[in-house]
Amino acid sequence: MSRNEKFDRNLVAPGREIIKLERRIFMKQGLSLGALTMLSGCDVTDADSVQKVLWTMSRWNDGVQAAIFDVNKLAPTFPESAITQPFPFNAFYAETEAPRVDGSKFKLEIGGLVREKAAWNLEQLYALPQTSQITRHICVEGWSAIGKWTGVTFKTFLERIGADMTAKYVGFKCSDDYYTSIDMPTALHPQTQLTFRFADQILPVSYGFPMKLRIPTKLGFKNPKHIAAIFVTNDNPGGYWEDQGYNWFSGS
Ligand SMILES: Nc1nc2c(c(=O)[nH]1)N[C@H]1C(S)=C(S)[C@@H](COP(=O)(O)O)O[C@H]1N2
Ligand SMILES: [Mo]
Repeated sequence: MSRNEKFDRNLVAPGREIIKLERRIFMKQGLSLGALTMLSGCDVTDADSVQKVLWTMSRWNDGVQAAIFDVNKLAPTFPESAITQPFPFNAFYAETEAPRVDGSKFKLEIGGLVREKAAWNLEQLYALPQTSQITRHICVEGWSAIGKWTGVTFKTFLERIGADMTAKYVGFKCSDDYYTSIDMPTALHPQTQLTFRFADQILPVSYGFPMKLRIPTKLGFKNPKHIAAIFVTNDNPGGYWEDQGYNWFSGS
């Protein structure tokens, strides 16, 4: 049987998960599963070894993407007239299940490689200097939308908490059990924003009350909503979708 016949048969049944993972990882690279089989020498019927190779490739790809990330390159911005209405909601659950955080009791936890570990209440956070951006949010599921977000430049916030900016990662824990993490260069990018307002209003429940991280240089799933804790670390904390196969860097 030729390699292709064997490959096609696997497209139908046991390879489905692999195909999904492969799509996620090679979306941008154009490297096919067929080419991967040749490169890795592993049989596509052996799901475990294929998954292992894909994970290794994805992690390697993170390194390449991080190396070509340009800290000075800005994501496009738009006029108010370009704002998408209504703005889509997305999460790993239905909109009615978005967590209802009590703002009067809320405290943002800070941890890891930082000098000031004290928690922040909303009054303290809202007193930080703020700017607005009108940028495009791009979801890996195939939609994009332009919105207006207001908050403190994340770099400014990291300076306030005395974050070790030579550390590799910033991790986020959310009130809905979502979690994600980003590389330090992206955390320090001038458009990366700790966001308190959407469309000039206090961030609505659906869009991440009491705060989200807005990163216009990264895909939607790297923009955590309902942030409850922020920590600085040298151990990659992964993420809700990242740990299921989405490429970790997912940025430009
Ligand atoms: N806490 C939390 N943040 C999250 C998610 C989630 O399920 N929970 N989903 C992510 C995904 S996949 C997308 S596309 C955006 C959607 O944000 P929006 O509802 O403001 O459009 O939130 C991201 N951040
Ligand atoms: Mo998304």
